[in-house]
Amino acid sequence: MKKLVIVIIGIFLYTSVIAEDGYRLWLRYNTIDNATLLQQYRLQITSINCAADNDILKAAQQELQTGLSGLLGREIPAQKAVTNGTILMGLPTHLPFIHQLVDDTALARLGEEGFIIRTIRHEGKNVTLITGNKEAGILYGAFHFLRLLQTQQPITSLNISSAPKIHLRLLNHWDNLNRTVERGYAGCSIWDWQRLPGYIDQRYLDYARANASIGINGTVLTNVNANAMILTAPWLQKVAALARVFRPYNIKVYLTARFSAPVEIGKLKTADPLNDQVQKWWKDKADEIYRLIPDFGGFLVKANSEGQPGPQSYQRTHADGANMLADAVAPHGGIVMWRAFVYSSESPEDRFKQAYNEFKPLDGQFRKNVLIQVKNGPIDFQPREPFHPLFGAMPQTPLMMEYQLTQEYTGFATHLVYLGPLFKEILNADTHAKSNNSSVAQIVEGTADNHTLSGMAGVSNIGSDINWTGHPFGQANWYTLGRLAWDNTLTAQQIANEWIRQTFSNKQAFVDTVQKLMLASREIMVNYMTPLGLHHIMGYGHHYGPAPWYNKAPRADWNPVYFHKADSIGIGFNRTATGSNALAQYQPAVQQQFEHMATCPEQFLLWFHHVPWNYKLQSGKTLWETLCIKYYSGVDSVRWMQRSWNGLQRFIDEERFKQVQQLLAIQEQEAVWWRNACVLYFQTFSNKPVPAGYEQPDHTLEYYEELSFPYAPN
Ligand code: BDP
Repeated sequence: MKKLVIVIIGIFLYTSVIAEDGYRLWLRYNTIDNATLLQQYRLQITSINCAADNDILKAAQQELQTGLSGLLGREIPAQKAVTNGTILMGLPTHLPFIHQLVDDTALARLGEEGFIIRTIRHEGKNVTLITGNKEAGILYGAFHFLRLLQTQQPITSLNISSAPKIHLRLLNHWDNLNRTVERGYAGCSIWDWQRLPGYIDQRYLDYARANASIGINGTVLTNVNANAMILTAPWLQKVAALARVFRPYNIKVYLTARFSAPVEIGKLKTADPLNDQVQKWWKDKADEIYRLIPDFGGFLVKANSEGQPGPQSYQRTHADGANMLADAVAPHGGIVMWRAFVYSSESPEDRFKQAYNEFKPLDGQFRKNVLIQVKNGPIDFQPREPFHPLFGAMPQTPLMMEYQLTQEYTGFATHLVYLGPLFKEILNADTHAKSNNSSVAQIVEGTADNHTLSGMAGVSNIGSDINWTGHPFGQANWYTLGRLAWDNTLTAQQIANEWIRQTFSNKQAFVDTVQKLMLASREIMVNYMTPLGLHHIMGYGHHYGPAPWYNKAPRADWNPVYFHKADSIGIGFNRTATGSNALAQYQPAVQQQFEHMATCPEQFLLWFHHVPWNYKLQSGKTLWETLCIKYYSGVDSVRWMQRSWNGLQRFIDEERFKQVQQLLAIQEQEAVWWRNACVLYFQTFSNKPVPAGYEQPDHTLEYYEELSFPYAPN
């Protein structure tokens, strides 16, 4: 009895000291709550043997020790001896017997970052081997092994071989040097520039651990709207300090390069990429950076876009600009990621078409160490976009995928929106650029066109909030980026499932409900914000909430009215041959899917067609009726999400339960706001009533139009 009381007090103390504030992300390592399984694991895992003769291996060993000790509720020692239950980690050079066990081609397939996890008999003992060609592989293997335990998988006879499908798996921070974050909704930048390089915040280490655990191997520290100061000597020291923290986790740092830096900080008169002095300035700058950071990754560049300087200011092309920077970093093994997010204020051309028009003709003109970084869709990270027409259109150039994790257009850090289905929808799309092997995934992996360089980036949703991402479920989007960049054949469901188990609970009823909610959440958000292919109808500047009426932006293609084109006849952007003909940028087979109003999938309808209000969709309902149904069902579904969440209280901690509950309540209010504002506004064109039986908007259109949010984050 006494013992029982002590145990109960112990459990109470344990659970009350570890505040579930979300800081630990998916690396919580709480003791396995399934007694039978815990018992089995404890027999199968007794010690770690790692030839930790370098920093990456030391990190792998350390992480495994921390993780296993937590999960198994007892210290798992690192030792030299091999006993039953040893986790044996090492390269084939450390453990030559691996060459007998695994043939050379299988090892070669792992590349530099892949790993093997195998249950084997070694020196007469049952051990689990974690190996790879390079230390990084072992690090990723260690995290994978921990994931198996965290998600309560069997580990009795493992035979896993895994290598990343994509080379560069990066976060892009839109962080400014004053610690504001452009489009950031989770506090300030985690980079405490003021106190760097002297002060190393524990967060940097935990950031690296979290990224390594999902295979992210690079981070662009600074905003694409770049500040040249980051390239000056004192700031590079700060960057070097971060690079030192990240290096043992196989993470490289990258910086954004402001194209006009030679003028702004180099005292040159020009930044013309063909000018000798400019070229020399960048070469010298690259040399300086690599002296401090020998494994510096390279540059990410936004040029001649939304007011950023670039080569076109000197009548040069994007290729001239990218190649100049590429030549500067090439001797050091660096790369340049040149963004395709360009559209000109002078051009009257449909904004959808502009990136393709500028970049396609440059295919074949870029240096070998240049990747073109393309947003998933042609406009700008909208709730739903068709895939960007550049995918499949530049076979001679590696194209990187750019997704947005920060929820600029998908409800900020307030709405529960799992972006896995959005990411997968794009990756699965077939560009038809070839008769086979031409899905967006295959283009991005480089397998379609035999590129050795490949990349996938996510615009970070990380900030100084205690739980990193503001919304506890924002963590899932960060997690998903890493997992998908490693293996894009994983489904959104598989990734959600493993994230839920690690982040919250393995209890089946909880996992099932939350998984359902997450998988539905993206479509629900589309329904209450931009159904049927509407896009870019949010508030001006800060992008908060709906403003389909807005038409006062300094350029046409920043105005919602430019995108929805509602009038007395109908709504939507005609991008067929009778309109802007953006469709012609796709292969014929893709054009066919979209070109006829009658056969265009409903979710893309208003992306490509101006559809009459009375037009009957495949369902037999008119466009107006369908629009209303979608907006109303979006709100109803948020209420369903609330109800589902409310039923889960008993499974998880109070802190996160309440946090999500409150955020869902705001999400419901904002969904109603989107619905009412949009339906009332579009009604002024359709002249049709909201179908009978629906709750009627409780405010007037004028009320919504007059709302203003001067301090909304942007
Ligand atoms: C838009 C953002 C803007 C970014 C831009 C970009 O509103 O803040 O600078 O994208 O990607 O979505 O360059």
